[in-house]
Amino acid sequence: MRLRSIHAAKLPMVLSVALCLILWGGPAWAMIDGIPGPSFSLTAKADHISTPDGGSVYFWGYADGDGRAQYPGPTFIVNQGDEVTVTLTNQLPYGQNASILFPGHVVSTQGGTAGLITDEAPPGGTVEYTFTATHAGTYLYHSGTHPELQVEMGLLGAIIVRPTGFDASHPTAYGHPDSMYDQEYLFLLSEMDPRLHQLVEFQGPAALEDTNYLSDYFPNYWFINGRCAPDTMLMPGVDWLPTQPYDSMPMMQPGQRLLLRIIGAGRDLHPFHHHGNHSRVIARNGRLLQSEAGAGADLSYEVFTLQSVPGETADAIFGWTGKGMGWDIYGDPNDPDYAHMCMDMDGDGFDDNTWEWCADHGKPFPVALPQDLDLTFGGFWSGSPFLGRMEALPPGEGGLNPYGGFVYMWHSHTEKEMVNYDIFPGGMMTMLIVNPPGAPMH
Ligand SMILES: [Cu+2]
Repeated sequence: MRLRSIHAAKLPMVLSVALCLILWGGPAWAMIDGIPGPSFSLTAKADHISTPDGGSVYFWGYADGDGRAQYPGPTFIVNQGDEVTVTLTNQLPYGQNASILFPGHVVSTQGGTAGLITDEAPPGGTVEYTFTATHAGTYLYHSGTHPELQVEMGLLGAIIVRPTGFDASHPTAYGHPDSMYDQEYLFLLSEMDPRLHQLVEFQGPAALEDTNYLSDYFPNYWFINGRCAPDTMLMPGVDWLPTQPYDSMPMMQPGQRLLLRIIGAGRDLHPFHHHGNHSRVIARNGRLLQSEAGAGADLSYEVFTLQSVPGETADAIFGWTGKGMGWDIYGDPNDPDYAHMCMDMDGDGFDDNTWEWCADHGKPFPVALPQDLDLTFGGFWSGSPFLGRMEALPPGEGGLNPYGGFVYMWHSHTEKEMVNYDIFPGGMMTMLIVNPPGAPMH
């Protein structure tokens, strides 16, 4: 099924009586956090990140200017055709050189000293990298100095290149209509072996020479955008995670197209599983898998789990509508509180406003819900199985789903990666919330 963009959808012809959409209003587009280019100034330095089991891990990260190191480094947001300049200052400890690689780009360097893979900033020194962002897409940047150590330590980040002619009110990832989206989210996937970080913190990298830790790699923390679940679902920039500013809390509304920008930033494969629907992989490594119409084969493909490969990026479009549930997602029409119609004036089978699948209109919820006393609750339960509905909950229950959305776990399907140092649930996991039409995007 190919979804229309909400922008292309015919807009409200008939008021749907069921939902008080107008009251919610608010911006309908979530943008990826990052810093605009084309000039960036980074500093490589040491700091600590926090994990939800109460731990903290020593790491090396790229800081924006002279700010604190962050994990991942600042997300660069640039435009196709920009000449991007990145000045790197090295404040790493233990006499380490520092550098950056920009896979997918042709880079020239200035200053610094020659390293094995690229020019590097010596301790206390700087180096400058320049490249032209020739192609739109999703990219990774990371250390090119002892990457087996420095990437593990946290020296990595993301680059988003907006396509030529990018229009924020009708965004596309690649300029091509198949890359249109309503919401976009970054999923930078990585992992850490905390034993290695501890050794480096207290004894320096030389201590690793006496151990097998680089070859006996055994990660215990798994991250999306530098946070382990449930911290992935906190707001961005919370002040108690000063070195982990980026969240991962995808939200969308029925009928919208959600763009996943997935980056394999660590050294392991991660089967990233998105419950709720399949997605269509439209690009890999910043290259669209679809040619201009009629100009070549469409190599995009549908997946229910997106295999994220180390060092690679993938862009996928995820859609969700009310179709295929087999019951009326907006409620029981016999219940006067839930009375609503399914208004399909354009003949696509969906309600023109709510994306209810009209063939399922009026079909009852298929099971009898248990009584509250027979339930345990999750914070995302709104008290109702129906989209956009809130019902009474026992005191202290609920609260994470204020618009009565449908909530789907998105996670690594290597299920040991859904822990924080063996404590479940955690790690490489977050939740997608499909909110009812018109709900705010936060
Ligand atoms: Cu699952």
